[in-house]
Parts: sequence; C-alpha cells; structure tokens
Amino acid sequence: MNNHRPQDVETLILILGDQLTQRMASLQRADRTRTVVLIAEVAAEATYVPHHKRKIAFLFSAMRHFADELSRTGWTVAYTRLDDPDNAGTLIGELGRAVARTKPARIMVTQPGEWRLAEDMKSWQEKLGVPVDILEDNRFICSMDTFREWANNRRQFRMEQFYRDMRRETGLLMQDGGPVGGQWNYDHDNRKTPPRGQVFTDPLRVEPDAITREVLSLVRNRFADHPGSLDGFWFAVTREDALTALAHFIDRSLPTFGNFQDAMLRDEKFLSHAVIAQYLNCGLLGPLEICEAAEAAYHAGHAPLNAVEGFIRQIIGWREYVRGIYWLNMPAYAHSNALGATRPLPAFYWTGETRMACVSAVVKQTMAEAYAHHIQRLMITGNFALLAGIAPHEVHEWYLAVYADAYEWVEMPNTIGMSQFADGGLLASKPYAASGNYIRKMSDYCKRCTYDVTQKTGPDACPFNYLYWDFLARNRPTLARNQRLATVWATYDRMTDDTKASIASSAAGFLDSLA
Ligand code: FAD
Ligand code: DLZ
Ligand code: SF4
Repeated sequence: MNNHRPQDVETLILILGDQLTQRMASLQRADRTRTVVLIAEVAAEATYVPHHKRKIAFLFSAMRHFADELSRTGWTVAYTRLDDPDNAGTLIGELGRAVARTKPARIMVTQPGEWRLAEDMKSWQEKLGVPVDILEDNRFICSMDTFREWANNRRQFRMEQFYRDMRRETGLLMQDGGPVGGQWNYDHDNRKTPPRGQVFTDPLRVEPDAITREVLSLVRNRFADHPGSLDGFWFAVTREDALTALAHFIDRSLPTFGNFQDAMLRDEKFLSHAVIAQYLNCGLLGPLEICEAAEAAYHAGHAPLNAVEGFIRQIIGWREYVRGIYWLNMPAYAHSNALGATRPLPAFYWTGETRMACVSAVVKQTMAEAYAHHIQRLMITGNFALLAGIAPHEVHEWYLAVYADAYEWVEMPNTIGMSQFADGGLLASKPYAASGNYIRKMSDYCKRCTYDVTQKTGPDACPFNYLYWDFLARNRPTLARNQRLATVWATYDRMTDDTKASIASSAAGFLDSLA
C-alpha cells in the first residue's frame, strides 16, 4: 500500500467499509496528487452489533484489496489495520490521527448507510477542527430529494408505484413508453415448486488469496466470540471477482430466477438467487450495471422476461424503495413496535438448536454462510419472530449482525417494516404471517421435522400452526380494520370455542418454553 504523504495535502477522504468503489463522489471530485484516502479497520464498527465473522472477514479483505487498487491507480492511501498497535478503535479516532499526520485543509466523507454514524459525523468538524464536507451517496438511482418528493405527493407508499417510476426513469425493460411485454410485474409466474431433478448452480466461489487468508486468521483470533463460521470462505473480495460472480449468475441462474424465487430446499441454499447483495451493498458492484447485464440477457434471448423483470424489480424497486423509507423515517423507525411485541429473541437464533426443522435449517445455513435468501429470511426466521411476538428491535439487531449484506438502511425496513409489521403497515399492506401449510408448500423442510405439519394443536403439532392463529387473535385489536385480513378473521370466527381454547393453550405452552 502506498502510505507516503503527498506534499501539501489539500483533502483527506474517509472511505467506509461499504463505500469500496472509485465511483464515490468524493474520489471523483478530489485531485489525487493532493489527497490522502483513509480506510480504517476499527473495533467500534466491527462490534456495535456482533457481526458474523464472515461479514467482518469479507469487508476487511475487500477494504484491503480496494486500498491496493487505489494505490495502483495513483492515490495515496493511509490504511489502518485492526491489529495496528496505535489503532484508535473508532472512525473519528482514526481521522484524528490522520489529520495530525497530514494536516489537510478539509475532510471529505460520504453520507453513511446508518443513521447512528450519520449523526456522529455531524460533530466531526467541531471535534477535529477541520472543515468536513459530507457528500450525498451517489451510488443510488433515486436521490433522497427525489424520494422525498415522491413520498410527499402520496398518502400511501406502495413499492409498485415507485418501481414503475423507476422503470420510466432508468428506461430498463421499457418500450414505446410502456413496459416490455405489456405488463409491469410478472410476480404471479414466480411461485413454482422446483421439479424433482431440477439442477441449480451455486454462486461463484473464489479461493482466498494471501490477503484474505491473513484477514481470516485475524478475524478468527480477534472475533472468536462473534457468531458464525469462517470455514470454506468463498466470497469475492475485489470488483473484478464480483463482476465475474455477476456474470456467473446471469449465465447460469438468472434464467430460472423467477420461477423458483420463493422456493426453499434444505440441500440447496442458493437455488437461483444471485447472492450478490454483499457485493452491491459495499460498492464492489453498482445497481445499474447489474440491471443492465440482466436486461441484456433478456434481449439476447438467454433469460425469460418473468425472471429478468423479477430480478430488476428487486434492485431498482425494493432496494431503492427501502432506502427511501429508512431515511424518511429515522430515527423513530428503529423503535417502532406497532404490535407491542416484547419477548426476548430465543437462543436458537444463534445456534439453530430447535426441533423446528425449518428454523434450524435457516439458522444453521445463516451461521455457515452469512447468507439466506429472501423467503428464508421473511417466511421462516422473520415469520417465526412475528408469530412469537419477539421484540422487533432484537430481531433487527439479529438480522443486522448475521448477514454479509446487512447495513441498517436496507436491513431495518425489511425487518421492522416488511417482516415484523412493527411500523404498523407503512411498508407492507398486511403482516407476512403464515402457518405451517405455507412452509410445507414452499419447502421440503417439513418432511424431516419431528413436528407434524398437519396437526393444528397439541405437543406434536407444528408450532407455526397454532402460533399463527394465536398471533392473529392476540393482535386483533390492532389488525381488525385491515381489509386484507377479512377472510382470515371470518375463518377464525367460524372456529369452535374448544378449538380456540386449544390454540391458545398450545401457543402459551410453546411460548413459555422459549424462555
Ligand atoms: P436475490 O434474491 O438474487 O435478489 C437480487 C438483489 O435484489 C439482491 O442482491 C438485493 O440487492 C435486491 N433485493 C432483493 N430483495 C430486496 C429487498 N427486499 N430489499 C432490498 N433489496 C432487495 N437485503 C440486503 O441487501 N441487506 C439486508 O440486510 C437485508 N435484510 C433483510 C432482512 C429481512 C428480514 C428480509 C425479509 C429481507 C432482507 N433483505 C436484505 C432483502 C433480501 O432478503 C436480500 O437482499 C437478498 O436475500 C440477498 O440475496 P441475493 O443477492 O441472492 O438476492
Ligand atoms: C460493517 C463494518 C465493519 C464490520 N467494519 C468496518 C470498519 O472497520 N471500518 C469501516 O469503515 N467500516 C466498517 N463497516 C461498515 C460500516 O459499519 C458502515 O460503513 C456503516 O455501518 C454505515 O453503513
Ligand atoms: Fe417448520 Fe412446522 Fe414444517 Fe416443522 S412442521 S419444518 S416446524 S413448518
């Protein structure tokens, strides 16, 4: 790494662990002959939640590789390793040390992805005694000003409307001012069960190089008490390898992405998912280049429209939308708890040691890979927490810690809003609550479970079955007016008093056993 100091440092740029691209506005604006770029591994960022070991190793290795890339392209980089004896342990501490060394005229940072750090940054100018410019993060398609304007004109926020505007804005899958194929959304084609013998290709695996091996050993020693495993680490840690991983997905899995998007199989952790959010969210890939690659595969006849539309919707629709929701509603959003859920997070979220085969499989996969796909996150671990009434903030901290792609701006609305309905329906029009029957239909977990998915109550019944009805009954005062639940209440009201009592006692017994 090029650690020498240019003469007369004009600008000190801080690049965060999830800002690893030369396309950052700060880097594009600065004169590289008069700039020092600071990248710092600090304990504070690695421990504010107990991040999965794999997530820390991934980011530290990607940070070290990015620092090398910057040096190779003529930047002067000041890189602090976690094991540097003088490491101050915090970002501001590291900035302070760099200011003392380089005496810059100003500091440039980019708006971070988490509110806590954005708030902290506001005090840096005063604390450091150097002007601090905080630039907008230019990696998103929709700026926050545009999102605010979009939201201000609406009484209700729904992703679908926002997504259509983003299609118009980007021109992706558009023809003559309308959507290619005549429909905006092909979601109804995306709920298929994989036929027996369906072959899936795993994401690209990259062999750890010397830098990654050194980081793996550092993380193994320094973060031994953090959750998760480092065994068989395979993430890409450079832009070049992340681009190869994207091409690998487009080539092999995109054609079946749509069809099996909602399926869950015990022995297929990735199915046709891209497994690229960790690269996208830390800057190794950009949202538009990903969507353009998918669109090109459609035009080349390599992938069908339902797959490509579904994939692009996740990125220019959901991803941009949840970011807007986060910044629009913080800081209150973090403590939303519309359903008043207070139960502590059960220990099996860290170990997978539970008789529920579905929860066990998803947690064990999460601990092994720092990855689970959307439906596993939403309909297994998320659904269970919702039905069991786990405190949403605890659920949020778990998701933020255990996934390699997790930063608050994207994780929190998905957890607090979509999954836990704790924002009272700002993001989702009804709670994503489901009984065992949904899990039986969409997965193969129930086949090996010691609970019986066909039994509704009693010691051997699938807990999702009675917890589902108990959740609805418990939250009826809050959810009663939700029109989308009308048929569900009608079904509940037709149940006999004995059945209702049996649901309540099975649920109470199970929930007590969680403590
Ligand atoms: P694919 O299924 O292949 O989708 C392609 C891309 O679309 C993803 O890489 C991602 O960038 C984007 N995307 C898909 N769904 C969403 C969504 N709902 N919100 C935002 N972007 C989306 N995603 C994160 O990136 N970080 C998180 O911390 C995160 N936390 C989540 C927590 C919960 C409770 C839930 C239900 C979902 C969460 N998601 C999060 C969304 C989604 O689960 C992941 O983006 C996805 O599983 C990543 O895997 P993939 O790259 O294989 O995605
Ligand atoms: C997640 C993370 C971790 C584990 N470590 C660092 C770090 O040592 N240095 C750093 O600059 N960033 C790290 N990050 C990412 C930050 O936590 C992230 O930039 C903020 O949460 C804002 O999104
Ligand atoms: Fe999960 Fe219930 Fe199926 Fe067991 S029976 S795997 S607990 S849904």
